[in-house]
Amino acid sequence: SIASKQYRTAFHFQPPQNWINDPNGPMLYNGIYHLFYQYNPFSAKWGNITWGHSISGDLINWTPLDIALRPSDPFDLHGCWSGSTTILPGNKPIILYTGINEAGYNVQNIALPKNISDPFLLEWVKPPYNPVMIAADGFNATQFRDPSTCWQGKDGFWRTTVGAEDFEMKAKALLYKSEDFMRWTRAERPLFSTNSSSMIECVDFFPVSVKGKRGLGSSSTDSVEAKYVLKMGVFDNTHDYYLIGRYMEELDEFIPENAFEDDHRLWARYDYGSFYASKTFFDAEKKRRILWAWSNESDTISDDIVKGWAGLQIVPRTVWLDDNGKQLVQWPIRELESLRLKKVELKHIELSEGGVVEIKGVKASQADIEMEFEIPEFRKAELMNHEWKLDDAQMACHQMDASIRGSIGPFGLLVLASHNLEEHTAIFFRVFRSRTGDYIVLMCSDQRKSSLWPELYKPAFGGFVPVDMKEGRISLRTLIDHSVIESFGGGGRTCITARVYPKLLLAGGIHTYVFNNGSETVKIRKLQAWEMAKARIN
Ligand code: DQQ
Repeated sequence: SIASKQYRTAFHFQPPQNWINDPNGPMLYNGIYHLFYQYNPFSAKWGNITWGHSISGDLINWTPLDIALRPSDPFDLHGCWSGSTTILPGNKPIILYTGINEAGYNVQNIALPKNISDPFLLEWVKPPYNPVMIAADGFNATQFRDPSTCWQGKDGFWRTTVGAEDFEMKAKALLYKSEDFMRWTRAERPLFSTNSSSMIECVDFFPVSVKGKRGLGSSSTDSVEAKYVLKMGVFDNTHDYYLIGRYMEELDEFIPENAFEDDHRLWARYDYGSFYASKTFFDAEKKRRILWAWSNESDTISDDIVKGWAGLQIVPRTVWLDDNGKQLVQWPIRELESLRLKKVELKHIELSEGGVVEIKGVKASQADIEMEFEIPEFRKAELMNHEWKLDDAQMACHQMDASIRGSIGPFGLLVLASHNLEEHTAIFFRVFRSRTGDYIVLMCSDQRKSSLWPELYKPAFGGFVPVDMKEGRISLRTLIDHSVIESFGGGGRTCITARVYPKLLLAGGIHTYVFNNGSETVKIRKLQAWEMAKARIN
């Protein structure tokens, strides 16, 4: 049945059972990585929200600890919702989280380690001066949450941003300041306002270096030229969007770079699939910024109850600013490669129209595949006959599935596929040419044939991949882990996470294929596929 253990993951973070959602307060503290997460200790559906807690030495293998925060006081009686950690001078970690108070309102609270010399930071105490922020006049007290990691300005004041909704149902990333981390005052002007969503959740705000992949801490970036990323979870459609811009610290203002219309449909997304409530942290040891995110189930709540679990975290990704300065690039953390077992390689294989090659010899439900395609005749790309907006990729993927022949593509992978393709998830590219001579690469992850189980959410996801077609090459990396598939197009410029429950997986006999359904030949320059070991997770 759908309750089969075979849908549990091998290298994606999950608690042993029950419901999880947002990653909370990820940090590296004294050489140990901490991950907290929204957790229902009693059931596989959302509710009774606490902060689950696990620790790791490598971000891949995890040890579960006791629940770190649970409802206990008037200021969090109805739930300990999302929040962040900040490491204060003197190496003191502190949690800032949203409590649902006795009246059902959102308030912001603080929690401190009970014993700072406990290497695992097992117990947290909530000081009696909580809450430290309540919704201001003019704001909806039930839509005010998810304080970000704090940063310190040159004036010594700490700052955090909190998502809020005003009485006109417009979202704001509010800015709060404090000198002592106890008394917080709201800056009159928000860090950012938008008409494009009612509420914004899990706002993340951080600097990225203009050159190279090196990550930056949240406070002061004077020594490096930096831009800033403002990430917002758009409540109206539960997608995470981000803007890149400049942060004027003296004015406490974030100015998005491209003069965007105030329309989230034109904003970039970390991931065009099942991915929400993401949060980054700075790994000061390895000098990188790491992204976590929740990947929701795509089955029904009643299935989840039968399964006894719901939700998982993506494999953490390193995030940096693309050379073009206009978007982020994401790549699974290096440590994931420690799980790579036996490898299968393909080289210089031509795939003409209708060509299919099986990748044999690695466990098809637990694999990491990296490949590079060469497209000798990319100039023969189909002419795009309409103007696509960033947001139209999903619709384009819906219209053109992997069997609809084009010129350059569709080509890519069929994963978690039964041998007659009755079930499969297709991850593929299709290249178009605009009237002005630009190339547009569409990347799709199509789940519509992923399972024979009824009542699943089986969309086709899509994003455009900003690659320079003049080299005639495009890369794809796909992580397959039982019920989750993460794909990285164009070296991590476009990412799509999918949740699938192939019914025939339970009977065995699952395959992986590379295919081309375009009229022009594409070449597999190189393909490496690894079977993955099972990580020790909780
Ligand atoms: N999940 C939390 C909220 C947050 C939402 C509650 C986003 O704090 O806004 O579980 O998924």
